[in-house]
Amino acid sequence: MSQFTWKDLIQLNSDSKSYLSPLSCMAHVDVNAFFAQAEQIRCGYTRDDPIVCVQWNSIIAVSYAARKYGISRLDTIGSAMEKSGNKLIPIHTAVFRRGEDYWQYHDGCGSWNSDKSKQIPANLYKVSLDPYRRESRKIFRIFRKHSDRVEKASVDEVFLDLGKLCFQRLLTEDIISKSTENCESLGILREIFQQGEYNIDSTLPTVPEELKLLNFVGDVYNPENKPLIEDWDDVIFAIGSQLVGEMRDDIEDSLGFTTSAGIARTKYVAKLGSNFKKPDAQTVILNKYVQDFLDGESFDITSFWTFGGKIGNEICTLLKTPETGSIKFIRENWPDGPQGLHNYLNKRILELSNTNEIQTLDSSKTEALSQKLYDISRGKFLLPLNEKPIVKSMMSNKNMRKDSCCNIIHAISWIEVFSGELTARIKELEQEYSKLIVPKTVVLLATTLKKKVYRKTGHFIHNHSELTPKDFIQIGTKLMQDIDNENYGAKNSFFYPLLNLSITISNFEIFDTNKTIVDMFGNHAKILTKTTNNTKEVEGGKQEELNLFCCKFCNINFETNKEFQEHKDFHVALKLSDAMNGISEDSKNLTIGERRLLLNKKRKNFDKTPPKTNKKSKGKRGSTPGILSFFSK
Ligand code: DCP
Ligand code: CA
Repeated sequence: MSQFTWKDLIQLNSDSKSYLSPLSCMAHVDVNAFFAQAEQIRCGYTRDDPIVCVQWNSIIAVSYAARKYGISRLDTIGSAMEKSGNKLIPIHTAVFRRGEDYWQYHDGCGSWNSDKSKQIPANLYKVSLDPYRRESRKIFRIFRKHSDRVEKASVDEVFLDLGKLCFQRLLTEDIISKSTENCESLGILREIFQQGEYNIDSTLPTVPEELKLLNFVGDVYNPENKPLIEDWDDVIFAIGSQLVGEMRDDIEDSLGFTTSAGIARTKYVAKLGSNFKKPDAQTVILNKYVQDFLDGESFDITSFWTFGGKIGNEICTLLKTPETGSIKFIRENWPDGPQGLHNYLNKRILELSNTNEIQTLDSSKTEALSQKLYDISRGKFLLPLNEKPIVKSMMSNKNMRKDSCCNIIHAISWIEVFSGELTARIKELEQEYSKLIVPKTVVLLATTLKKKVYRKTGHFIHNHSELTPKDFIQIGTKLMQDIDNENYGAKNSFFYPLLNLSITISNFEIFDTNKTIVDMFGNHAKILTKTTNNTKEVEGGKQEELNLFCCKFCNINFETNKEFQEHKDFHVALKLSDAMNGISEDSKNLTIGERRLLLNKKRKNFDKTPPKTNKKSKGKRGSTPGILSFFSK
């Protein structure tokens, strides 16, 4: 006889309730040594090459091949090089250069070179993590192809609620196992389900013998080598392990990344599972072995992801947990429900109220906490997938070094960098959620060497069809000019050099992409495109025809798509010609980035000698109206 009912099984098929079913099945998947793997794949190295991903002098990701030398994130490049007998392959992240709104790689360059020309000076560059976010999006898209129940937990981690997929595979699809090809009992179960001939509260039939031979993908945690499949939760986990295996194979085949996964009833245990064996591994924690897993594998209450920091330490202090075995200690000392834990936590908070040992927790938090601790110590803390996280703000920031930001020209050059980064990130978000996102508030923060923070807020009036870096450059420059005028311009000679400069955008308005810009902005909108609507809203609210087949290089309108495509082919031919014969100032088919990269002589000297502001004609020191013209693209 099964311990589960038809209701438990059918609940798996519900997006909102599957996680509550005793048959629920969650997975956590984490990319191995993510940034290092991204660089390994980009540069064409193999998994056996000891790659580390570097930011200035720090190592931010260590490939598993490099870990064999005992290298960790705590090593400096110098110590890591030594440990590997100089076999290490360091690869620096992509970087923005001051004054440029696009990032680039400078492969082979970095602080480990003694040759100065092969270094990347931190005073002139800013790290870009955009390449990793791009890979992250590609990985996420593959998960989404397989399942709509996926939560992006970080740049390289997802949670999956596998309930619905397991349910569907069990009751309607082929199950991958030679042994179940002719599983009659499964056929009978499906028949009962399809005919609706079951009582929702009655127990499920016993698991048929053929299904007990179902294949698991990965390692099943089974310390005492007991039979794996006994009841329907084990069957669901076997199917879940196959599903996760297929997704991980797809990611590896399509993009080259290896991952580690954990499969369990809850998100918390699945996350411990994905960390259990790395790299390129998968661990299944069956319900019947979950307590063995928690107790036997040197996990502690602080191993759970929300208890890692101060809160975890305070819990240990309050509950007087032993050095090891804190999970078992909590489970065994408070066996009868969360109320006992709740009372004890409150009593201890009172006892310690005159010390400074407890700073984060107070009695308003203990009721929810005791329930969580009670459940977590039994591997039964049920959490649903997070709804799409609403991004509330976004920051682009530079910690300045030495002469990074000595005047307003430098400051605006960094604002160009921030603008490129913020625009790209907004576009990423738009793609991810298929929405149009318009930030309404822009805050510029300038911190001086004396740690004094100057702040200016602007309201972003978005009047273009598509956000471009120039939109942010304009408002950022205006805010910077205001701060500069009020300080440096007002004879605050300690204002420069700055220690830090940042732009934060917030107060996002989010619109469906199937709405036009006029729908979104009403008659205040100036231009409308991006949607299929081919009209343009000009200032004053009047509509005009907008030619969608317009070449932005030549500024020519074409009547039909066919003519426009032919014209674009002409540009491709020109690009080829440029590639063979070299480019020139009048090459029409260069993007802004390419033009600046290949032709701009002014910028070559820019970092060394920033143009001086014309003090006489501007009147006040540092007052530089029209400064944008310097940056005209
Ligand atoms: N990261 C970082 N600085 C940190 C931690 C992480 O820049 N202090 C970046 C680099 C990592 C990525 O985030 O590659 C993902 O972080 P993880 O903690 O998942 O670590 P890895 O993926 O590198 O390794 P693992 O295989 O242990 O998950
Ligand atoms: Ca990882």
